[in-house]
Amino acid sequence: MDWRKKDYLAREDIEALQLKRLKEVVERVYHLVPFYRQKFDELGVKPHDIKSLDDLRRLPFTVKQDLRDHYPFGMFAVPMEQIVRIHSSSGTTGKPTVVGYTAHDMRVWTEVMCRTFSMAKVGPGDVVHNAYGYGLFTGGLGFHYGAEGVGAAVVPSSVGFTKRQLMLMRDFGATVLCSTPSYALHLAEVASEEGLNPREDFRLRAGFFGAEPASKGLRENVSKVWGIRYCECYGLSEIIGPGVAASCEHDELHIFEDHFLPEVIDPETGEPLPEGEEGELVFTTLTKQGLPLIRYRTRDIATLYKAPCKCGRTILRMGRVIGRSDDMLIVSGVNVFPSQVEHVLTQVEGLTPNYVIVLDKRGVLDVLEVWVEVDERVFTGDIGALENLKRKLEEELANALFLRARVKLVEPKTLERSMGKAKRVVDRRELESITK
Ligand code: DLL
Repeated sequence: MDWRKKDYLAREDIEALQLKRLKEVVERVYHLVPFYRQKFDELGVKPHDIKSLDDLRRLPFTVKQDLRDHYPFGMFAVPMEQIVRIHSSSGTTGKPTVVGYTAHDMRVWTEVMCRTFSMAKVGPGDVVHNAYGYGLFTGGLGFHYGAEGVGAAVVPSSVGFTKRQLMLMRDFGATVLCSTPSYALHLAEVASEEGLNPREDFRLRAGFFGAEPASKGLRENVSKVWGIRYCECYGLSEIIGPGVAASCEHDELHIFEDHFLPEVIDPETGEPLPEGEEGELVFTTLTKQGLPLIRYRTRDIATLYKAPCKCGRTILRMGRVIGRSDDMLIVSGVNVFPSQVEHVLTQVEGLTPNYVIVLDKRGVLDVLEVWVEVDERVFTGDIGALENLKRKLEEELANALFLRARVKLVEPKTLERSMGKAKRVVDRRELESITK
């Protein structure tokens, strides 16, 4: 089937294809992956019990720890001779999560990345500057194969050496940028320092951004500073890498659900939630052979929407990932997502989106501090103006978070820049309780 048509199938055809593929993958994991056979047996489910898409809820969940427990290749469903690529995602603690692809999986991955690039009609004649990290991280090679797949010229620049990247982008006439949103901002900032105008001195028309959450304000910022269309990409290594969902010309994130069957569940109870309700995203891979996963809990918090999109695509939409259930901060009992803080920052005039959230413990109380860089134009030495800005931001944060946050305004370009995923949170609370 031509991949260009797959985004536009009738709903009943998509669901029929999903059911056929779900039955196949369940059959495969039951017979090929001892972990799943044991899980299925414990729950008393056999592959032939899966008769409709609703039966999905009878199947067990898979979590990141299961992959760690079977490190490195224990959950692969094919012998190693069939694996042609291995990636891994770094864990904050312990061993990384390892993922393996067969030649067939590589074709699926390229296909979904081609569908991603087709959201902005990227093709022959385009020069794709790929500033995602090449290596074990899936960003670099994922975008690389997709760009080649649609016939564009790809510049595999990877991360770092920002000034050189800018030189290559100009000299090679890059029309499309692929990077994390925070790095796209950093590129623009360094371009300005070099006396360049990102909107005029470059030929960029679109960018494919993802791998980390970005608030609406930050997305608008990237789009404005470069004068380009912001295409969002969502994905995770365990499911394939980038290429699980991508945003269309109406800025709606579509899931390539003929390959990845999505659900949203209540993260506390595990119960599936109805369409339109916010919860934890869960995916079942429908076509992957190397590492098929059943009901993989992503920890990402988002919402699914079924209503047809103005772009004509019939595949499901998901709302932006508003955070992860496990990077959600609990500050004095209040749940805070870093994205909420970021949203407030981008709404206040005079600030840049470069910030860090610092958590400390004073006695028994949690203290949340937001360090944020002030815009060059505001940083004039007028103490009164800075005091007012600080007060205004503290007020806005209190309204949005239902929590008092202290603000520390810092000089422009003093916070550390990231080349890959931005590190936005420094939690010193545990450290203090350990050292006390
Ligand atoms: O970050 C894959 C990727 C690369 C996606 C490049 C998009 C672009 P991991 O390193 O396994 O894979 O991290 C996956 O990153 O569970 C989310 O928490 C987060 N994430 C990825 N894309 C987005 C996005 C890649 N568009 C984890 N918005 C996921 C918010 C995102 N969070």
